[in-house]
Amino acid sequence: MTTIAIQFGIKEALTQLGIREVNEGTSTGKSSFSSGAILESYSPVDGQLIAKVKKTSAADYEKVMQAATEAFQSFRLIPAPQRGEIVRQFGEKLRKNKEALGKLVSYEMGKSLQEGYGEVQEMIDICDFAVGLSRQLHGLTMHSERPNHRMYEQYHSLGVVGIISAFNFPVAVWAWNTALALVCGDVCVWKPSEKTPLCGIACQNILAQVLQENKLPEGISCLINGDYKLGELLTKDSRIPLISATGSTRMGKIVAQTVAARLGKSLLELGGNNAIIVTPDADIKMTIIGAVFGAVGTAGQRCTSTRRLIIHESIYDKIKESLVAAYQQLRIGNPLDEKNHVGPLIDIDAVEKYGKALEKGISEGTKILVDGAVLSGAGYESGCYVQPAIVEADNSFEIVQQETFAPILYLLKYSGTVENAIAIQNNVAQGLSSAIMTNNLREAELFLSVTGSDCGIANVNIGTSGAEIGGAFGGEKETGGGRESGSDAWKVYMRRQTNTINYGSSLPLAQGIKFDL
Ligand code: UN1
Repeated sequence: MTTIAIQFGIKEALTQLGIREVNEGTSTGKSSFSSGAILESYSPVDGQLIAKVKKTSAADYEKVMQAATEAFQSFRLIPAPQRGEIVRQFGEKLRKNKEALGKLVSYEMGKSLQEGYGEVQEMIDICDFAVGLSRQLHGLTMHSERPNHRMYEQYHSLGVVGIISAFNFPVAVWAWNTALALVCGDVCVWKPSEKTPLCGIACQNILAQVLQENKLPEGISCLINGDYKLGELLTKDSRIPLISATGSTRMGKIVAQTVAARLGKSLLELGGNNAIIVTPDADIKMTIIGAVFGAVGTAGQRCTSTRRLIIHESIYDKIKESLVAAYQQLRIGNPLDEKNHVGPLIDIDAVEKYGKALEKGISEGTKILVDGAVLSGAGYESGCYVQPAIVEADNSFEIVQQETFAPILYLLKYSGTVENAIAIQNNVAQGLSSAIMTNNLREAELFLSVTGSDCGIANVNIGTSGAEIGGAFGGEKETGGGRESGSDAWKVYMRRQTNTINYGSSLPLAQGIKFDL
């Protein structure tokens, strides 16, 4: 343990969460096992090895799938509100473990402690949401065109849900899926990111405890750990009717094709290239807070991170100066220390991608306002800490069109009316989150209208990141089209059945067709 880990109580957090020096990476709720090779988890905070995880082998995977499919047979028979009670208990356990889990998220992934706690809070919130939902899995009734007939629809449990999650939200995204899937009567098999396997083990330990206390069948919640090959097993497996995958557009395209080839369902939450439009009627102070948090929060590694600011020419210089001044105030360092605003990137590979993106920008003609740099010296030994950068650019630059998972903010200028800004905002391949800063009602409503933002999330006077769990979360175009978390996102975790019942004594056919024998 390094001084940082000791000072911030990481050892205690790991003990509380049941993390050992070497952990079994495969779990079917009650049993944990693994015969595979070792995966090591290093902290980007101080570069230290936190713990090891044994990977899931193909044979282990088979055991998991057997346990999961078997558990589904009985779990789906438990009434939905009783399944909600399980999720309620899970939410309670999360409340008790919020501090420990938030610390682990911060230490293993590198986001600020506040954001680590915030992520666990999202888990708690989705549990609360799912508990209520467990009594509201409503279908509709329709009027039949035939006499003495009744028509309605109902939702049944779907089966095994495969969850593939990314490093940047190592616990919340799994919980969004799992809390909903469980009240829907599904069972889950989760493959967390290879970069944050310990967060996966910790979450599984918490939920497995609840399942055991309620004497529920093994296999309701399963964990597997490994690389993309394990993901392939999941996506190709026709025993899994739904794959929910979060990650890059490149990964999502492979998942979508593989799942579609067997006519399975996929729920995809992929890359974003999120912009904030700043109009002449914007509140400058609010704009700066929203833009800076959006761009540097989670060190620019949220799929909702603000990557582009589209600023009206009349206020461009003012915004530019205020942003540069705000960036001078940023404290970059150990994310467990609440004095710091920005923690490290996830690993050296991400640092390289950040450097290459800045270089590519320069070769395309960007103008650096706040220069990027890899920080070194005391406190930066892991090599993962970088200076958030601000760059003037043009939306047509290739680098601006790409999602770089790093704190690089592109400033783009627009002139004329807000329609011009909306055109720039929509002119990228991705469609996750978007925002407008304005006190002008016409501009705000236009941005939200059918000719406005083409994204899954469109906000007024708040930034692009930090969505609440109550809304459906996801985006259009290369973001993949999936919706997770709130609103009616639960419907994808169930199969819909339309039922027509004839309580009369004759058999009239629909569409007035006559067929007498
Ligand atoms: C993600 O980055 O994959 O809206 C999820 C947000 C968070 C979730 C981000 N509530 O920024």
